[in-house]
Amino acid sequence: MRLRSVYRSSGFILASLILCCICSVNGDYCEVNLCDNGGTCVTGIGQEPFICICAEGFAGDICNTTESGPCSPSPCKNDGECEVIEKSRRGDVFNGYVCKCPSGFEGVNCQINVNDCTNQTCQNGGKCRDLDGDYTCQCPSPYVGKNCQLSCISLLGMETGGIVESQISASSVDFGILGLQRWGPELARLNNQGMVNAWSSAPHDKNPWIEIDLQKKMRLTGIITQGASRIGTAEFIKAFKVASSFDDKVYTIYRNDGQKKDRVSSKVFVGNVDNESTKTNLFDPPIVAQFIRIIPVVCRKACTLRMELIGCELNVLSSAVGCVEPLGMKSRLISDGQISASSVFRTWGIDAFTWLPHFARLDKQGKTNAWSADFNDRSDWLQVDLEKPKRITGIITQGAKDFGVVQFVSGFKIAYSDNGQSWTVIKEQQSNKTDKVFPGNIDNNTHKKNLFEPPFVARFVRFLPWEWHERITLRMELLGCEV
Ligand SMILES: *[C@@H]1O[C@H](CO)[C@@H](O)[C@H](O)[C@H]1NC(C)=O
Ligand SMILES: *[C@@H]1O[C@H](CO)[C@@H](O)[C@H](O)[C@H]1NC(C)=O
Ligand SMILES: *[C@@H]1O[C@H](CO)[C@@H](O)[C@H](O)[C@H]1NC(C)=O
Ligand SMILES: *[C@@H]1O[C@H](CO)[C@@H](O)[C@H](O)[C@H]1NC(C)=O
Ligand SMILES: *[C@@H]1O[C@H](CO)[C@@H](O)[C@H](O)[C@H]1NC(C)=O
Ligand SMILES: [Ca+2]
Repeated sequence: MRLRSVYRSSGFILASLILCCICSVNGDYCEVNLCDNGGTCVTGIGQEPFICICAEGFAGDICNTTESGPCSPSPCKNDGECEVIEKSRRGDVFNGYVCKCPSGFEGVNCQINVNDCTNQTCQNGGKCRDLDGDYTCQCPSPYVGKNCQLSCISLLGMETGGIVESQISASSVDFGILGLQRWGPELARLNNQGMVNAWSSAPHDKNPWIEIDLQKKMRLTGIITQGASRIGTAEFIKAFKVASSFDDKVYTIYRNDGQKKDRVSSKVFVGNVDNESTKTNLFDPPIVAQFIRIIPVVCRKACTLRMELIGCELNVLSSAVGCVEPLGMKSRLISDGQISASSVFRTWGIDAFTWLPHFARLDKQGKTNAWSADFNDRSDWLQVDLEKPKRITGIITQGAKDFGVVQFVSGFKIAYSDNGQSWTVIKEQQSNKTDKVFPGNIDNNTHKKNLFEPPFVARFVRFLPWEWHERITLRMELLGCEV
């Protein structure tokens, strides 16, 4: 019985289980424990009347033999696969086993996490972070791209008029002393000339703001601000905050270090000092948004502004590098905490055999090496929070085996979201009404790749199982690139 030996190493956890209270839908415990040496007896799995989950160091149908051999227990670290080898193959340096290491690991026991940063691939001052078989560059603004090779420094059109009047709005407008001069938001253009050449908020407005609708998601790396003068007096914004939105409803204030946590104070940008000179502030990290709002905090005489936005289109990168990089399930750029699910299955209700959401990493090895859903119905989902919007162009999916039982998702839908609350399900391209069902896996191991056409930009992605074999079970990788 090959199956039985795989239960061995978690057996020590099982020894302490109180059997009666944790029976699950998949298996029941034997009335009389037929297993030796602290093994756990389970019924209702496959054809056998019962099977034994053996304690550490024991093997055999009823755990009555001591397990031994070079791969028992496995000396391979980091999901390396242990294989027993013949003596003749290794000559003098006979170990009796070889570890087949996953990419990014080396050494006899796969114990070495290769430093994927040694070749200094990050350009323009980007900081390299080592991952499992991959690396990531933390780029200083305005550089972007896998290796910080691109600079995102286009002027977005306040000065040139590329951003039109109807895209600019404000909390209020100052109509001047006689109500004849309209200091409207459409005038807030860098280097605008004339008697009335800037936006100015109404004197009574206690919470002024001016907002630009970029009409689609864009990346913003900076802002240039400028004051103006009215009847020989300089008016300008000395300090301001910035907020951004995807939908003109929910606004996120830009915080120090770009963090979104509430306890981090909102960033106050230093603005102008006179009526004419310009001040450039960088957003580091950049802001990805459709709506950008400038909120004056301290004004001289009046909150009067001319401005320009610095940034670039989101698709600059996708066309530059193909945009099909793994986004970090396998490499662990996506941390455990960023992966969640509707429900989680435990084989025989045993905690040690929990199929956690963050096990859903492509090519993960081990006894429980995937996410598996407990409800096992179409309400289940697996969610990845990428922490910032990314362009997502595809997905690779893979099934797994639960103690010999092959299980996989054979059809699925994909939903995405900017805020984790309102979701868009990918539709069939021909009709805007039908959800697209992507073809999934057909076995326990093969990679199945689907591309999203068109790709989408989002922070949250949800995998929605639609059809499956045995249980909903998934390992996966998202493909895409930075926006
Ligand atoms: C283990 O149990 C099996 C079945 O009862 C028996 O055939 C076998 O001889 C036992 N092995 C040892 C080492 O006791
Ligand atoms: C670094 O570059 C060398 C030579 O191009 C290559 O052999 C090696 O695998 C690279 N190392 C990493 C960690 O990518
Ligand atoms: C505005 O700026 C220009 C150029 O710096 C300067 O000559 C002028 O005196 C300023 N006007 C006011 C009202 O401050
Ligand atoms: C689907 O919606 C898009 C955008 O709203 C539109 O351009 C396209 O014509 C629609 N296609 C169909 C078949 O309705
Ligand atoms: C599961 O996948 C492995 C690797 O591709 C394959 O060797 C094995 O036969 C598969 N197992 C089953 C039960 O299909
Ligand atoms: Ca590494």
